[in-house]
Amino acid sequence: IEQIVQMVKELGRKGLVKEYAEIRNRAPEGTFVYARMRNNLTKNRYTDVLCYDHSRVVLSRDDGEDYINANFVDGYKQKNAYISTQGPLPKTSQDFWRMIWEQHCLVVVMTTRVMERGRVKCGQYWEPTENSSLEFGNFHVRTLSIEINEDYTVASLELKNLKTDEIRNVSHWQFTSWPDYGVPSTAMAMLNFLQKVREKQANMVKALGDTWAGHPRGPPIVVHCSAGIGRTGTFITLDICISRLEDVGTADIRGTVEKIRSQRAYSIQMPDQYVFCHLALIEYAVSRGMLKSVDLTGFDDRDEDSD
Ligand code: PTR
Ligand code: PTR
Repeated sequence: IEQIVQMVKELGRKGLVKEYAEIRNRAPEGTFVYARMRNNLTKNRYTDVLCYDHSRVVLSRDDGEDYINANFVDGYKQKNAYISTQGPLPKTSQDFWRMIWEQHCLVVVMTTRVMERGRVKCGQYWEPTENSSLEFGNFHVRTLSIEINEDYTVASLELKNLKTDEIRNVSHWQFTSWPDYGVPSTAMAMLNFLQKVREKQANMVKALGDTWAGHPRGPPIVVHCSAGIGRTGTFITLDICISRLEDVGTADIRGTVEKIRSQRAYSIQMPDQYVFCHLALIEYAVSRGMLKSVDLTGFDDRDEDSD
């Protein structure tokens, strides 16, 4: 982690932005055949945010078509730790719940609001009020309780498969203070949220007892924003980097972003989000006493000088 601090000091904001541009300029390492099929085109929220074939989540053919704009992404020493996906559309909410059912997911992380600046960013695929419910195809989604915090809202949902009458619990975690076109103003709220999400996943897995024996970290955590690349990629990058930091005391932000991008194309969308990952990781290390306070004077200025 000291190396990261050193690098951040040397590169400054401008150097990191340049590094991000290099990552971004690399050509995609996969095909988008399914995302481009005629029947699937309207299932993509953004025509320019498609999903790779090789890592896509394939829905069962038993209940409809198999395409959803969602990719498996590996975590720290954990294959398929996450599913990165777009904010469901009215047309794809049913597929979204089908994916959660088929993959046995327990926790959903949402890092956008449904409306931002007067524009719809994500469908209302769950009820934001207690004791109400919605139906999507074979699924009934009931909101049991809601807990509103300053930076995030947690909803306990009950997902019922109407074909089998089986019921499962899903925990919905919405981070509400991530401004669109940007990054959170301080990392602490985000880091705190991330910690709580992990604890929830761990507790839910434990509560299911033997179901996840042999896979103690459980099913993938579903992470989405609007397009499922910018804020979603930032969240996953931080989660992976923090896991590694806690395990062996080191971090590789660039490598992590490149790896994520090889599974979910375009992950991390803005230069600021790449910079944020560095600053947040340092803030985390300081808060955990892994580093003494770090002086980043000149981090922002350097950019004007070094041209
Ligand atoms: N996609 C735009 C671009 O870089 O060309 C910018 C952009 C960035 C648009 C973020 C939207 C973004 O996120 P949000 O869904 O919060 O508006
Ligand atoms: N075509 C959209 C744009 O560039 O504005 C695609 C897009 C939208 C990309 C939102 C990223 C976005 O941000 P996020 O992944 O954080 O929702």
